[in-house]
Amino acid sequence: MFLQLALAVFVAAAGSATPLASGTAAAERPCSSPYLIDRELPGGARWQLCWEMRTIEGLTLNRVTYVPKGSPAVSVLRSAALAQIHVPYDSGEPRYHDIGSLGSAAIPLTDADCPGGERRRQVVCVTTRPRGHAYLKDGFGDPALRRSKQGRELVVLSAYQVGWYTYISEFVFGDDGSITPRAGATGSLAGTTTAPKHGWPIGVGSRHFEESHSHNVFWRMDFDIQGASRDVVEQYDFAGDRTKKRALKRTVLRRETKAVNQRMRWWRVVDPKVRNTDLHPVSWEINNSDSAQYRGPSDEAFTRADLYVTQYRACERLATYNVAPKCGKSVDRYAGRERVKDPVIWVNVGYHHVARDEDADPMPVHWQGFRITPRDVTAKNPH
Ligand SMILES: [Cu+2]
Repeated sequence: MFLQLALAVFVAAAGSATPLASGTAAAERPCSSPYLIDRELPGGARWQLCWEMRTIEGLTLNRVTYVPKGSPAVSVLRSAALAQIHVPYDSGEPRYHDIGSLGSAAIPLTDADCPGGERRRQVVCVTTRPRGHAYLKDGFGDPALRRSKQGRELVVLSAYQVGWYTYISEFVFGDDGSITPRAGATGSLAGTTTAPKHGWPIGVGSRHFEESHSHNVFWRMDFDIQGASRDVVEQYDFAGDRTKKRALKRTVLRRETKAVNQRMRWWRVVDPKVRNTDLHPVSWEINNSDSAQYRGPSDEAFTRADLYVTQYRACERLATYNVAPKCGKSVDRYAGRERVKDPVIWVNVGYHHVARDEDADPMPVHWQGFRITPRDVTAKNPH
């Protein structure tokens, strides 16, 4: 059966509870065509955001707002962008930092690159696609209770030529309120030759060993759940390894933090004053469980954590080789011990690329990314 949908997410600031205006926030958008994306997916979930192609970071999404079916709009992200692609090779050299002027490397897209979608300013594709089952539920003999639904997702993507590689940067917005940033590496192998212990034989026989390497992709996510104030980052662990019980352990990250992945560990950004109709605080969960967790030498300390929490600072834009004057150079330096009032989350996802014959040529896309999932944004499944 369908659920009651008259949810009223409200802000209770300074003791007062202010209901949010329902429906569209488009009038408040700080952008307009062709930079405005406002898409309602089949089933009723709606995403609203602005994009820009920044010279340094490339595709940058601003003011991301989620409007669940039948519910008021909730702003999620002030901005989201790639923050670095660090590519160290297994022999020790070379060690590339592929982001510095990503916007100027943007590739004009064709219709074939953007199936069923719209190309904006030639370099950004906005489209939707199926995402498989949203749910499937047996009716236990009652056809009226039998439920099945296919999900859809909104995709905003751009592509960049960096040396021999082509990078695809995708931000995927699900009709379930999820956000999946991911980067795909394709194009051609660099053709870097190495000793057998650092590579894999590519081409006829065993003459050319293509050098293995990592792609350590960093994203910068400035969360603003209904504005910049009050957002808090929490880390969740579940104690009880090798026993029958599991006990939830919550750690509030009140200060800047260099966090590492652990089995079952996840984080969330929560605004304790913004509640769903069950009175649970609205939050988004961050899960970074697919990383190869590359750890480099001491002069690459930025590789030694999987998620950084920092206090917002406008000049901190890239995870390494940050060029702003009077600003830190890399994300490990941003994460000191400052108190966090407006959190920025930096997610580091590693992929170890050991080339194979199938990589020649064109190289099939290898994807890497992480997941952001709504946690208590709506009181029930809105669909
Ligand atoms: Cu690669």
